[in-house]
Amino acid sequence: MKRILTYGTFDLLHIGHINLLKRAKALGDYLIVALSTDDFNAIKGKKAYHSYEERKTLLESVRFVDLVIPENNWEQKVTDVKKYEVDVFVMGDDWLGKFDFLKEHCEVVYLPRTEGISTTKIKNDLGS
Ligand code: C2G
Repeated sequence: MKRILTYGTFDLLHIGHINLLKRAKALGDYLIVALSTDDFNAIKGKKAYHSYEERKTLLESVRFVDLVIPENNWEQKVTDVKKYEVDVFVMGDDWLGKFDFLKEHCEVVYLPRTEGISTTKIKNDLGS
């Protein structure tokens, strides 16, 4: 069983997120998503439209996702990789290189972002 792990806020779930999750799952058999809590989003300087519970329910409804766990801080990734026996850590390439320290514990894969879509763009286009 090849286990994949990725992190994010996944607010206003959109095609860019789904493309990431689909490609991440295709790298193995079991996809874990560490979802940024509302408190951690504040640390990241993000204010999500949907609460953690709503974002978690949405992700759990995506057929590529097998487990959603909380992301509470920047420091938990090595612990998570070990705890969940992760084989591959995946992030969009806006994070290229930022998590290479995980290479001593698992494979690290950065996937091309989906162009033309983002939570920020959605908010701006809707004029909020
Ligand atoms: N993503 C993508 N294409 C987009 C938008 C997002 O591939 N058009 C990817 C991002 O690269 C990321 C994932 O979707 O891998 C989730 O995006 P965000 O919710 O914006 O994640 P972020 O806030 O960058 O959180 O510890 C890591 C952080 O929690 C990452």
